[in-house]
Amino acid sequence: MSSLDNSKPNLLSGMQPSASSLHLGNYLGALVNWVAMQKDFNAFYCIVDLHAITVPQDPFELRANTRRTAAQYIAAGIDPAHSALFIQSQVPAHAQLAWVLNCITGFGEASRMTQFKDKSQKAGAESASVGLFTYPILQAADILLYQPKAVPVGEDQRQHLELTRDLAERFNTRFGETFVMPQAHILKETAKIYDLQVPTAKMSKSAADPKGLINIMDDNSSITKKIKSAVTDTDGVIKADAVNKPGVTNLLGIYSAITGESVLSLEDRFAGAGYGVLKTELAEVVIAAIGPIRDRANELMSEETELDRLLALGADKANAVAEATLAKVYERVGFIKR
Ligand code: ATP
Ligand code: LTN
Repeated sequence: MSSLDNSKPNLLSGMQPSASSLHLGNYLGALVNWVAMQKDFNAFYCIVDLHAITVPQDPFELRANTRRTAAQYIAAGIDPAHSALFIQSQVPAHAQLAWVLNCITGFGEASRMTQFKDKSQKAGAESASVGLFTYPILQAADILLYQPKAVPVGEDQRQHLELTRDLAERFNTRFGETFVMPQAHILKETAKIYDLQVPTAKMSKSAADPKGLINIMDDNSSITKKIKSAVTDTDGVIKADAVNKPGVTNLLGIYSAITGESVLSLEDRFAGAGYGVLKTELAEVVIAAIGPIRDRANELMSEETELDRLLALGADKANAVAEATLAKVYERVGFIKR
């Protein structure tokens, strides 16, 4: 039961359900773009819960965060009737294809993945799981099952996309044309949002100080409080200058990303005003943009049966496509069909 429109190319992307809320960086850097791309692609958006257990997880939290992530995506405009929004563990072909790809990946090749090096160092190299080591190969399976032309990701995922292309090519050469070569779709102009307290670091779930990040699920008064206490500088001039004025530059960048008004025009409009004025107006702009998403996400979370139904619909669409690819792969590698 697939509602694929064959005149459009496929697209796949994924996100980990690793926090109870997405932040403004996830929203402006990824989600806005994913919503826009639904129009031109058959979009598959996967909540990668199998990836989320590569580091220790609390089962209760994982279940809650998976639903919360889905609710925020739908609330922001991912249309589950149009695109396939699904939970990775509900499509068994991901784990099945990952095994086959594990067997054509070199140990040295996998060892070169920088995300593993970073994350395993954090965990302490000896206690990092083998799952964390093979994380990029599962990601390659996520992608290749859907024969996507485009994979919209952040710059940090470029190396994983290259591995995916290498594995696709290797499989195709060894067993015959099976996979479409996926292209990373990395938007240069994708808003890079910085931490409000440390405006030289990217806004991140793993920030040391929660005051530095604005979460989609934050209430209005904490959004206002966080923006008001954002770090700026002492010269009092509202002007973008990433080197000397990273705090003010970030506030202007957020404003511009949300409203579409250019930074230049903002500089003009706020000329002579104090940082307090900019912050007050920015808080209003942010609340107007994400407040309704938060409220809708909360509603969706209170309708758990309906949310699970929408995700099951997505899993049906995804399964139909993924199973067809997996069947081809199984046949090519020499497995007997029962
Ligand atoms: P962490 O905060 O733990 O580093 P993350 O917030 O980067 O994780 P991911 O799940 O790795 O979250 O990323 C989800 C998407 O959000 C990716 O496409 C990523 O490029 C984008 N993204 C994350 N942070 C930012 C940011 N500060 N600015 C712009 N885009 C971002
Ligand atoms: N590793 C990615 C999440 C991810 C993904 C994918 C992205 C898992 N599978 C498939 C694109 C396509 C991340 O950390 N953002």
